[in-house]
Amino acid sequence: MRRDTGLIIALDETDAAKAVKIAESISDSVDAIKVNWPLILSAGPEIITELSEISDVICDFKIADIPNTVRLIVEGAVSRKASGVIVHAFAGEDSLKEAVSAAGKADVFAVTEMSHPGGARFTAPHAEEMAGMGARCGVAGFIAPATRPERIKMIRSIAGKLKILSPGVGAQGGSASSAISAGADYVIVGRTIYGAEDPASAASLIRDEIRPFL
Ligand code: BMP
Repeated sequence: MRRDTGLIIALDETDAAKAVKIAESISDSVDAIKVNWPLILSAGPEIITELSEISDVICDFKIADIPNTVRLIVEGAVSRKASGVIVHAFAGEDSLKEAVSAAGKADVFAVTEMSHPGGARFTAPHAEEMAGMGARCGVAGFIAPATRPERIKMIRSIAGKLKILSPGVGAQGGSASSAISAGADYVIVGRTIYGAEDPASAASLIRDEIRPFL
């Protein structure tokens, strides 16, 4: 995945035609498109392949399952041309290793600590341990919260050169430039871009905000 802008769109728009239009209009400002269940459930999994013609696609399926099921889901994403998949680190070492093996050349990103208030209770206390385990399992990087930049710093100290992707900017209260300054390689931004009247301008505003910190 390239790192020209440090910005990844969370394309949770459920109108498939609108989602594709938004993806096309912001393609210069983003390094990748993250798709999650809202779009997959409304548009069908073929949308992964369609969007992959515009940009790298990361399938945010937050996979948390036994290794065999993990493999089946990761293979389903990668065969549709996903460049990356997101898994929950708490599913454990065997599941993470299976995800990395099933992904082949695609990237596996593991969630260490979730960005919403509820994420502080169960994920945060184990985030360091999960980051260490993820690194040992060969993941490409981690998801860490823009809502708590000090936690990005902590994950960076464990992640070394692995990537950090950080959601929680804008609608959840986090700042894009603070997340990048704290050590994130990319910010993941959804509603602030796809919900804007002019998504292309909203994306280029964030791109300009983080450029000095990349
Ligand atoms: P928004 O910018 O609209 O808040 O969207 C954030 C996106 O990142 C959503 O797709 C959400 O599922 C995802 N996400 C998150 O917000 N926090 C996490 O800890 C992990 C995520 O994947």
